[in-house]
Amino acid sequence: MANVIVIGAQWGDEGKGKITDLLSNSADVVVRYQGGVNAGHTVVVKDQTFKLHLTPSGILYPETQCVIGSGTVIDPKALIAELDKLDQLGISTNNLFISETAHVTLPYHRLLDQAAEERRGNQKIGTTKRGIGPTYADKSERTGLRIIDLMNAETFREQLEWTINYKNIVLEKLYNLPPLDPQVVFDEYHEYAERLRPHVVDSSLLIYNAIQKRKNILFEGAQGTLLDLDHGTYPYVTSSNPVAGGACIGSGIGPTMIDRVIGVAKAYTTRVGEGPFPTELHGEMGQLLCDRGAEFGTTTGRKRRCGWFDAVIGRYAVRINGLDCLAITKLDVLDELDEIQVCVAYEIEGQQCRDFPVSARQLAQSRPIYKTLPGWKQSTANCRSLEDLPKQALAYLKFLAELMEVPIAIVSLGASRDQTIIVE
Ligand code: 2SA
Ligand code: MG
Repeated sequence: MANVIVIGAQWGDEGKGKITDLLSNSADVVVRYQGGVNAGHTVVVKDQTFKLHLTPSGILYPETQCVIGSGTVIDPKALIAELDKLDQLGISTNNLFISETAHVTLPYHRLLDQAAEERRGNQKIGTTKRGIGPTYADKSERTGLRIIDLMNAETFREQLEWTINYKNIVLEKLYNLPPLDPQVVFDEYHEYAERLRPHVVDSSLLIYNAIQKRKNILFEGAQGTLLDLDHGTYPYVTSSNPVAGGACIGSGIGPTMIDRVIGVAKAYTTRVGEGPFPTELHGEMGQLLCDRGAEFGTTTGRKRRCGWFDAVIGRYAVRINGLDCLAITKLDVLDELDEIQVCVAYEIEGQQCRDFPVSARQLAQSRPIYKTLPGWKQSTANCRSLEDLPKQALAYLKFLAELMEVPIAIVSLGASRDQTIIVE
C-alpha cells in the first residue's frame, strides 16, 4: 500500500472515515494532518457505530499507530472525552500519538467562534462553533499555545495569563461577554495536560522513522477540498488545508514521501454550513437524498444540504489534489431513483464553463448543465463486485470516471466494512 493520502473530493462527509478504516487494515501508521473536533467520521464495525472527531480511524486496529499531527488543532477537553469513550468500548488508545507542535483550542476560541458567527448575521459561515477558526487565527497571529507549551506548567501559566488578558479585552469590549479567569482555565487545562502527556511526541520524527523502516503510512484528510482555506469556496471554508498538499505540511514530511492520493466522493453531493452549492436540490429530491443517506452532521447534528453529483467540482478535486483514483461512496442511496442527474459543466453569464470558477460570487451565479442517466431501481446493498451491479449503476460509475478522467478504485454501498467493492 505504501504512503497514501485519502482526501475528501467535495465539501466533506464523503465517507472518508469508512475508506480510511478499510485502508487502515494495511496501514502501520494513520495520520490526521489538519482540522480539529469540527470533523466527524462515522465508522461501523460489527453493528457498532463509532463517531470519531480527532482520533484517526485507524484506532480501531490495535496494532496501528495513530498520529494527531502538527497541522491539527487539539481541544484537550474534547479529545479526552473521546479517549474515555474509546476506553469504555474496550478500544486501546495506547497507540495514539499527539504532535507537540499542534495548536491547542482553549475556552476563548469556542466563545469567539460563537460570538463571531452571531455578529456576522446573514454573512455567517455556518461554522461548527468548535473554535477551529479562532485557533488557527491565533496560530497565524503567533498568539497560539501549542501542545508542547502545555507540557511545562510554568510557561503554560505565563503564556495563558498573557493570552487570556488579551482575549478578555476582545470578549468584553467587542462582544460584551464576561472575562475568563486565567487561574481557573489553568487549573482545568493543567489537568488535561497531564492526562495527554503520555501520548505527546515529536510526530514528524515518528512518521519519518516509520517511513525509513518502509512502513505503510496513511494520511487521513478531514473535511474536503472545497472547504480548503486556500482552494475552497472562500470565505465559506474551514481554516485549514484538507487538500492533499496539506498532508505534507500538517505532518512534517516532504512531498517525495507520498506514493498515492485517493479522493473520496459521494455518488451525489452534500454540504453543511453556508455558501454556494450549484447542484443543490431544494425540493422533494433533496429531501429524499437526505433521508436515504441519513445526511446529518456527525459533530453538530445539522441537516446537510443535498444535491446531484457535480463533475466540475470532481475535476477540480482531481487537479488540486493530483488524484490517482477515486472512491465513490453511498451509491446505494441512489437505488430507488428513476433518473439521476450529473452536472457536467456550468453556465456562467451565458458561457459554458467546465473549469471550477474561483470566485464565490461566480460560483453562486453558476447554473448546472445536467446530463440525465437512467436509474437502476433495485438494491445494490449486497453487491460485492462490479459484475454484481445493475448495468445502469455500472454505466453511472463509468460516466463519472470518464468525466473526471481518473479510475474508480473503490465503490461503497453501505456503512459496514463488507459493503464495499474493490475494483481490481
Ligand atoms: P469550521 O467549524 O470553522 O471548520 O466551519 C467552517 C466550514 O467548514 C464546514 N465543516 C464541515 N463540513 C462538513 N463536515 C464537517 N464535519 C462534521 C460532520 C460537521 C457537522 O462530519 O458532519 O457535524 O456539522 C465539517 N467541519 C467543518 C462547516 O460546516 C463550515 O461550512
Ligand atoms: Mg464528517
